This record gives sequence, C-alpha cells and structure tokens, in this order.
Amino acid sequence: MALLETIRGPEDLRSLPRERLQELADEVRQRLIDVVSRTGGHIGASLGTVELTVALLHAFESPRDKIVWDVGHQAYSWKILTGRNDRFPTLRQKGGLNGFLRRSESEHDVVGAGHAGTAVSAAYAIAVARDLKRESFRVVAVVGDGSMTCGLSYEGMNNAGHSERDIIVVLNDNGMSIAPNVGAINKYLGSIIASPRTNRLRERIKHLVESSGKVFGPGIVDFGRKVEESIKNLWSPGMLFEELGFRYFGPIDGHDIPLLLQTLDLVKTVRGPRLVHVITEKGKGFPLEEPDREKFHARAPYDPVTGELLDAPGGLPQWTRVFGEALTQLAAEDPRLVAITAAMPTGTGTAIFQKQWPERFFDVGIAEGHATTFASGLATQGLRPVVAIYSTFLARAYDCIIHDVAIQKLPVIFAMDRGGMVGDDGQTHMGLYDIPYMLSVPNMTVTAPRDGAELIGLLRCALAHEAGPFALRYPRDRVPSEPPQVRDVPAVPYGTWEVLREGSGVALLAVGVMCAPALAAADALAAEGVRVSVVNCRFLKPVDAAALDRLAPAHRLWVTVEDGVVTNGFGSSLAGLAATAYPAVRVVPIGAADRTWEHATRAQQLAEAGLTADAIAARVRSLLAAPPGAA
Ligand SMILES: Cc1ncc(C[n+]2csc(CCOP(=O)(O)OP(=O)(O)O)c2C)c(N)n1
Repeated sequence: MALLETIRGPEDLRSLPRERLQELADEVRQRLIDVVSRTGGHIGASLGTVELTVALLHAFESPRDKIVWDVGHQAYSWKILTGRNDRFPTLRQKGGLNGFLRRSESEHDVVGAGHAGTAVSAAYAIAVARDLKRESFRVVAVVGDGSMTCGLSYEGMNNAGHSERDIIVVLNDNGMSIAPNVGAINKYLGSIIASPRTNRLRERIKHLVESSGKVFGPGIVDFGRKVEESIKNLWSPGMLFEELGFRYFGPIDGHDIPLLLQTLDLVKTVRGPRLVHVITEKGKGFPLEEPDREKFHARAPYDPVTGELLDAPGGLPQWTRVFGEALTQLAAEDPRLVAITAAMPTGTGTAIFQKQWPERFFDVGIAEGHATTFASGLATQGLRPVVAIYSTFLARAYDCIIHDVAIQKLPVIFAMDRGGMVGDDGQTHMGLYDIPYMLSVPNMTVTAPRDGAELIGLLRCALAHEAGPFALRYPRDRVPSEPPQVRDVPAVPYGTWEVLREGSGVALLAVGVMCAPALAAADALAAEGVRVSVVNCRFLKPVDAAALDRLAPAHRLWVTVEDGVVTNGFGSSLAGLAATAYPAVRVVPIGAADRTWEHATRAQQLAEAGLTADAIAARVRSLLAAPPGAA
C-alpha cells in the first residue's frame, strides 16, 4: 500500500503521473477487499468502480468540480481517495464512516445519497445554481445501469437534456442492479455493447481520442467544435440519450484508466449535456472463483483470501425468508396471488417465490411507484398482488399508494421488510416512518406480526381481506422462534389484538417485535410486585376497540412500544383516540425520537432508542413514580 499511503486527498492523486494510476487502483482494490472482509458492506459495487473513481479524481478537481454519485454504495474507493482512508476500517460501524455518502462526512460528498435515482436531478440542480451564480466548475453525475430503471433518473435527464447547461452523466454499466438488471433499458444497453456497429464506432472514438492528444493546447476550442461535428455525424448507438439531449460517448472499458482519461479529456472539450457510457464488471478482483455477482453486491464479513463468508448462516431464519417461503406456499393455495418486487428479489425473499412461480413474479426494476400502480392495475383484474418493498423505499411510492390503491379500495398487499431500526445501512435506510405514513392512508389496514407464525397468519388474513389494501411490516432481523408449517397456521382474525399477559394499572401495548421486550419488561416488573398487562397490538389500524374497552377500566396508563418514530406513530394515534374515547386513560408512547438515527447494529440502535426490556421497565417505573403533574 506504499503508493496509497501517500494519497491524502485528490490533490496528491492528481499530482501522480498517469502511468502510476493503475498501480494506485490495484492498491485501492486490495484495501477494499481487506477492510470490507472485516466490516461487511457493498463490496461488489465498489470493486467495479475503482478505476473509474481514480480517473474521475484525476480528470476533475473535486471539491471545486462536483462529482455526484447515485446511491453511494459504489463509492468506497471515493472515500478512500478523498481523505478517509484512515477511517475506512470503521465503515458502517457505530461512530464510523457511513456506508453511503453524506455531506457531513466530507466536502467531497456534495450530495448525500443512499436511495437510487437521485444523482441526475441533484447534479443538474448544481449546474443550474452554478450558472445562476455565474460560477465556473464542472458537474458530473455517476449513475449505475440499475438506477437507469428509476423513473427519477429520466425526470432529471428530461429536464437537463435540452437545457444546454454543462453537465456530464457517467453511466456505470455493469449489467447488474442488485440482481441482474431488468427491463427494456437493460436490453437496450446490452444491445449497444454487443452491436458490431458499436465496435466500429468504438474504433472511431479511439481514433478521435488519439488525435485529440495532438491538438490540445491553443487549438482546443476549434478542436472542440470539430469533435462536436464529428460526434453529430457519427451514427450513435446511444440514440436514446441523444434524443434526450445528451451527447453520447462510448461505450468504453471502465477498467482501462488511460482510455477513461482520454475520453474524459475529450468530453471536457465539448459543452452541454453529455453522457459517457462506461462498461464495468461488478465485483472485479473479488477472490471467489466463480463469483455469484448478486451475492457480493453487499456481503457479510468474509475471508479476504478465498472470499468465503466467515459465519456459516445458521440458527433462526430471517423474517425475509419466512415471508418468502410463506408467500410461495400460499400461492399454491390461491392462484390469484402474484408477487412484485422493485429490484430486490433476494432482499425481500421474493426470489424464493420466483423460483417456484416464475410467471407470477414481477421484478419491475428500481421503480417503487410503478410497482405500486402496477399492483393496483392487477388488482382491478381480480388478482391478489403482494408488493414486497423495504419500508424505506416504499416511501417513494406514497402518492401511488394513496391515489392508485387506497382511495380505490383495491386489495393490494404491502409487505414492508426492514421496518424499524435497520442497523448498519444507517439513516438513509431507516424503516422508522412506515407506521406514520401508512396509518394516515385511508382504507389501509396496517399490521405488524410479533413472530413468524403471526406473519403467516396475517398474510392469510390479508389474502382473505378483499375490502382494501393491507400492509404488514417486519424488521431486518431473525424471527424470535422457529415458525410452524404454513399449512398449520390459521388466519389471524381481522382487527384483533392478543392479550399476552394479564395485570392491572399499566398496560404495555406492543407493536410487532416489541412484544418480546415488553413481556421481558413485564417479568422484571412482576419480580418487584408491579403486575402490568401486555397486549400484542398486531393491528395498528383498525385498532381492536373491544380490547381497548376491556382494558380501559382497570388500566389507567397505556404505554405503547413501537420500533418506529414516535411522531404520528401508533402511540400518538392511540393517544388521539383515547383523548375522546377514554379520557381517564393516559397514553405514553415509547419509540424512536424524532431525529436522524446513525448506523450501528440494530441492537445498539434499539438500546439507544430505549426499546429494550430494561429501558421499557425503567420507563414504567419512572412513570409510576412520577404521575402526570408531579414536579
Ligand atoms: C429507491 C431505492 N430502491 C432500492 C434501492 C436498493 N439498491 C441499492 S443499490 C441497488 C442497485 C443499483 O444498481 P446500479 O445503479 O446498477 O449500481 P451497481 O450496484 O450495479 O453498481 C439497489 C436496487 C435503493 N438504494 N434505492
């Protein structure tokens, strides 16, 4: 790592002769493999962009020039080369570097990221601001081919393309989203790469690039014009982008640093919106012999020499898997059931369904809004679509949920994985907001299972519920106990709660996986002579009014516990109800405070939010010790 150690920031990199850049890239690649083997993280995406990052930092002057990365999961080399190499081993850990990009971490992270499809819009906005302020610098958006399945990317391109403003989009095409990329745009990009005409074009671009070396200097403006003309006259494989108003360059090998630099030099001589299409290999250099490219998109800690995972997975299954298996089996019972994912077949467990029911499975790309409206259309035809999307990404589809599904009372089922504290992905991926955003949707049923059996029972209930949409949320975690066979689990009766423990005075009203710490808190309190009730509030909407009527006379304090933000959450909505229906009852919500939550393990985050048995018990003790109004 001798060379890498001398790079404290982009200036050091820019002062290196071009011939040494590949050596630097090799060291960066090794550093990525070593460090991520211990921390886990998005190794595949970041290994694919090593040379591209080196070339961008050499060709442009960050932070004066603005490089905007889409998602940010592929920007680990960026972190290493923009002054964060020393801290790189803290990646994704509490107090350490974030796994995506954030403005507070570095002046080189112009725009925070984590969700896909934002780079073109943000970069275009920066170009607009630059022009309004009469400043002069370059703006580059780096976007993956997966993110080109996001509608948002085209909204940005549509706006930027005909603006004539100076903006460069680098399309980092590895043929992969997390899974192999899908859809017409993927086919289109594939056809560009495979076409013999493209190969001829590549030769001509190479020729142009080579001749550019001879004319740089005072002749640059003339040369720029010449290039412009030539490019216009060339048959362009990137016609789609040309039609959108972008000059198209490429496709070029994104691991060939000299070619990348020559192309970027050329592109810099042209003005207006430009798109450079680079072909990269996801996971390039990863030590697995026959890499399953999807598996190392993000990878848990592994052996840096063999690439094999360190911990053989075992123990209780993840919620994701219980969901995927249940859905697959329920599809055998109900031929109307179809499953939809937005580019996350493995992450949502729907890959299991896909294997068994390929014709009833739809991966629509990174297109959460489309996934939702597509589901609504299927529901109008009598199918029972299950939309499986992470809690954090479903927020993208909020208007579609209300406009296309809920007000039309269409029976679409939303399976919201990663609900609650999300762990090391951090603030951009937190599933803390789905309870508030779903509770306020008309006609929506909102549920949270407490274990795998209840997930299956709620799915059965959802399939029987024809009157409108139905949402289930569950965390990024293992289920608390081994789930039973799907065929042995009956439907949970609609709208019902379950009393888990009888006490008096205080009722702990727990949501989903918070039942376990609530019960443990009740045990601890019972040992001190305080006997509280614990209720599994598996339906957040509608609430079980009969259960509340039964609770109210003997329980004057209701403490709600939810793995979500307290603002407008379950406790807050119950407090609103109690204020009119049960005025003698006091409702105290426990949940995540209204602030951003940093990356850490899920257990650390839950502890920080007071969502552990100890913290819940302590809260009840202090509420009992200091009734309302006490000083
Ligand atoms: C709105 C949104 N949906 C889903 C994701 C999850 N996700 C992270 S990276 C990724 C694939 C991105 O593919 P691409 O842009 O081609 O980058 P690559 O990983 O191939 O480098 C997905 C689906 C996300 N970050 N944002």
